[in-house]
Amino acid sequence: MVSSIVPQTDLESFQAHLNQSTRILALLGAGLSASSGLPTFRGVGGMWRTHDATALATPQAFEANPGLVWQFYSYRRHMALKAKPNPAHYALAELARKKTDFITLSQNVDGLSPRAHHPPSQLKLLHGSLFDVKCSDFFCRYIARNIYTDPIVPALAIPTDESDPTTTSALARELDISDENVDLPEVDYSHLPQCPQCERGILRPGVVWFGEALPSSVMNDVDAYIEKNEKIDLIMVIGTSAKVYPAAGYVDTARSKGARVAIINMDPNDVPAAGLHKGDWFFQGDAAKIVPELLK
Ligand code: BV8
Repeated sequence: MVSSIVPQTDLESFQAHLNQSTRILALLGAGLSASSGLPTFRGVGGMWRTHDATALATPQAFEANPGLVWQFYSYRRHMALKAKPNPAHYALAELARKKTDFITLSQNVDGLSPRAHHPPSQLKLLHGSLFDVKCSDFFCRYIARNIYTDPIVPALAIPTDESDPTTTSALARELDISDENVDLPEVDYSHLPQCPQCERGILRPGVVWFGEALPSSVMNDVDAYIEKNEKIDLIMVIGTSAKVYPAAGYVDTARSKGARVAIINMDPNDVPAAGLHKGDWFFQGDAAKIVPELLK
């Protein structure tokens, strides 16, 4: 813990505050799904460690090599479909049913909160979903939600050993070569998912890439909730390195509306950029174990 503030770590004071709280936010990150077997982005074993995020999660990358980007997302769709929501996903959904002024802001695109029956009106997917697709043609507005076909097209089937086809090491293993500059197999443009509406563009994953605006409908909902002239009682910051904006900015925004902050993270050093404040809680450990305890 780098902060001079020693956060509270006792369940009792947190639960006492939770019980008397009405307006509650949660900011969710990849650490929430770690125990469901999905790798995080930046931590140990994190996905971005084997990929440069800008190489695979920007509109430019898709423009340059849609086959590679689709292979990466097809692999993540496949792994997310194999994963199951963990007790923390269910506990958050249960809290939402009890506290209707509790809104969850999820950075996760893995579909596990919806599969845990989180009330949809109280779940804001800030970065979209692996299971939405939309047309990449500028003039076409086609979008389709909850597309769980796996693979989404035959050309994007995952290698039988379920290794991520876009990590050169995985591919080098398969091709039994050590050269890290191995060229990935091209997926023919015509074999990528085509837009059924305009029949010009190819479909792209319905996630928010770096440099793209977050979905305006989602942002309007979140802004409307925050701008109400009422204090926010609590924000839970669960399994996120809080490095990606504007999502990470909601922690300070909630604080400015009077919220106390509870951080649940495996790494004691992963606190939001603005650090810890007096009265914050920090619960170190696996969100899948801690969150159900906290929300009991
Ligand atoms: C935008 C979808 C502008 C794709 C993702 C300031 C303001 C605004 C923007 C910026 C800004 N500064 C910089 C920017 C640009 C950029 C940005 O934030 N860059 C960062 C890297 C500095 N932001 C953007 O580009 C955003 N767009 O600003 O647009 C605009 C406005 C108008 C018009 C046009 C443009 C868009 C950002 C969204 C990018 N998309 N994902 C995909 O998934 O492939 S981000 C990606 O990171 C994921 O969504 C992920 O959820 C998110 C955050 O990561 P985390 O979830 O926190 O995961 P991480 O691995 O980092 O951490 C895991 C944590 O869990 C760790 O702390 C670990 O200790 C902990 N943990 C691990 N295991 C457990 C655990 N905790 C508990 N239990 C465990 N078991």
